[in-house]
Amino acid sequence: PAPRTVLLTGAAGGLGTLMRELLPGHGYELRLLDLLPVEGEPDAIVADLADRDALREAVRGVDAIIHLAGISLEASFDKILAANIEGTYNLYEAAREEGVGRIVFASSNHAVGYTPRPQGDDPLIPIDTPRRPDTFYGLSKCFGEDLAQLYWDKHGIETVSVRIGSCFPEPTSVRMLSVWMSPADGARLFHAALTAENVGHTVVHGSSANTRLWWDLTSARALGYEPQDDSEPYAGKLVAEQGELDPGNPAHARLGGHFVTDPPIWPY
Ligand code: NAI
Ligand code: 15L
Repeated sequence: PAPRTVLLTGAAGGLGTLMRELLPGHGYELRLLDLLPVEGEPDAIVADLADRDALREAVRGVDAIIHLAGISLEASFDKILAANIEGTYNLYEAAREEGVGRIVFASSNHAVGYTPRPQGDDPLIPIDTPRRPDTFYGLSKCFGEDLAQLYWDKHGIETVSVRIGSCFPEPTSVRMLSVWMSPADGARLFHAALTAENVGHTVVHGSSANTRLWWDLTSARALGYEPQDDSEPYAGKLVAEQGELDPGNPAHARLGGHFVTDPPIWPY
């Protein structure tokens, strides 16, 4: 049967807030978890991904998990290690112990951020492009994807790892015109990832059907995802304000954008 009760981790965050609004429309009952209280949701579980007992209780009885919680930008290695690496491990262990069979993992374009972005007639970036994390943050998403593969191969827990581009109400940069995932398409993709059969561990790109798309959506569409949106209506205004991307600018040359060129965050 299709999953109905879903634990949404990271429910207080930007994407979590959008998905709290949209996923019930696809028929889900959400259980919410975050390190921070979730505004207007007194029943939300307030817990750190470091708290294994709390995670075990949180996943008990749900049909599936959408795992958004964690640090969503570059940070020191220690912080990434605790929240994204150990935290994701703790969540998968809780799922294994409680018999939850399906997880949707919020991976990121930054797992492959050093990949040159297509220019001119270049082909779209394929889903099996080699890992090229652009930050410790991106590296933690590579870990999450590999953890998902391990838990499928060893324990039979299925995951769809969604390499999300940029999921915000509107694109706010010229780069985002290429990687934008509208919130409505995000909900469609998560719904497909929760309901498609026999996914094992599947990695997909997460974006709308943008005119300026940089990557291939075939594996996402194979789950039944049919994107409805395109960032192009926002292009005129953004290009007028910011200009077209400059291939000579290193922050414009690769998928990860400024994550590639931002100074590293020290100390380790
Ligand atoms: P966000 O930073 O707004 O939300 C993350 C949430 O996780 C926050 O509410 C935070 O309190 C919670 N959190 C952080 N550490 C935690 C811990 N140790 N225990 C429990 N909760 C913790 O980020 P956003 O934009 O909502 O992203 C959600 C997920 O999607 C993240 O995993 C991010 O890496 C991923 N993602 C998001 C993209 C986007 O365009 N919004 C793009 C690519 C990936
Ligand atoms: C991400 O992984 C971040 O979580 C999000 O805040 C955006 O920066 C996004 O990537 C992006 O690349 O635009």
